[in-house]
Amino acid sequence: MGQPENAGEQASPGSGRLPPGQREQRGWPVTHYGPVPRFRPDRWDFRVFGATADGEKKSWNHAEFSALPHETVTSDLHCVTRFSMIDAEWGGVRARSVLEMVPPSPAVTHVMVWAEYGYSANLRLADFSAERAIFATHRDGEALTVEHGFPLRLVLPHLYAWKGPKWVRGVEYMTADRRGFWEERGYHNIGEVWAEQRHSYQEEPGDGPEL
Ligand SMILES: Nc1nc2c(c(=O)[nH]1)N[C@H]1C(S)=C(S)[C@@H](COP(=O)(O)O)O[C@H]1N2
Ligand SMILES: [Mo]
Repeated sequence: MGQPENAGEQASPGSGRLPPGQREQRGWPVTHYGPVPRFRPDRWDFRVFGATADGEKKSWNHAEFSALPHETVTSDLHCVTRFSMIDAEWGGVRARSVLEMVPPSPAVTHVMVWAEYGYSANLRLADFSAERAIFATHRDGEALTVEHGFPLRLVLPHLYAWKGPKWVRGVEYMTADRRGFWEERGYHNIGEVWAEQRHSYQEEPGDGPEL
């Protein structure tokens, strides 16, 4: 369970199938904890910090981040509460592009993705580097609404949606694992959808830091 070599695209047997225990949702509900943050373009930045290869932090303001090359991927959103949204097209900046622009130190094993109000989600570097992992600004060609994470949210097709923060503000490169917001509160440290890694009580030794 949870082998790094199973991370990413191989974890999903393919399109057109719902993962175990999920049902398809028509429309797109809004799900999150806490209030919707107001977007303040003058104060917004996206930061990469922690164990970078050169020890330097990097940050983009909103205009700079918006000017980065825009790519699209097609993927699904699976909420651990069992609804799935299938086949959305997400546009934005791939997580791999962030890793190319700000290379991590070779010692990096995990990242923490940080959002407004201190929401966070920890990821194995292999999950963050998945081909379709994307910091999305758009869905199906339209800018995200603020309820759905405008100006930026992370989408990871093979992990439950709590692992993809809305209102993302940065990424911390880590040389050891540390639990994020929901991973400290009963959700699984890894969260692979196709393995139904929903709850922390399902964790096997090695799946995460002690609770
Ligand atoms: N910042 C933040 N991001 C978050 C959450 C949250 O509470 N705060 N909830 C997550 C959960 S559990 C889900 S299912 C998805 C829901 O995204 P949606 O509202 O666009 O459907 O956002 C995820 N991202
Ligand atoms: Mo969720």
